[in-house]
Amino acid sequence: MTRIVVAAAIIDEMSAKLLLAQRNYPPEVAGLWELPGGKVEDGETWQAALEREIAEELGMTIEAGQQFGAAVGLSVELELVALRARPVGGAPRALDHAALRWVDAAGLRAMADAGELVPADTTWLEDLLELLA
Ligand code: 9L3
Ligand code: MG
Repeated sequence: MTRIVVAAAIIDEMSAKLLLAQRNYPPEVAGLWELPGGKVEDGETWQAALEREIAEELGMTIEAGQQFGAAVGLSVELELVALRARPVGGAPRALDHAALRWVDAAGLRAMADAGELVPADTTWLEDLLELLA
């Protein structure tokens, strides 16, 4: 059985900025920046899982929407999918991450060029730039 990991593109429409989170673990990706999220539990929809993970990790409320971009195989048992998300309550806090950052399209591209994104998430770079345009 493949487990799904959901990741949130949390975009503030007013500023056209995306929320990135800097991972603390595992060592291979510690210090790199990701779309925050986590594993879907049995019986959970992708959207409900993402809303739960973001509440746990960032202490904020989001409304999770549709999938965008391609799914990424992480391992034989894990597949990563990205969902659009809208912030609906609370300011994000790094409860599980090293730091948080809101980036615009130029900032996102600069971080990608500098190799600062988690490799799996770079799959979505062009899709994210489009969402931020
Ligand atoms: N992962 C990769 N990119 C992401 C997320 C949220 C997760 N945007 C990978 C890192 C871990 C695995 O998925 O190997 C499980 O994620 P988590 O539950 O540790 O966040
Ligand atoms: Mg996580």
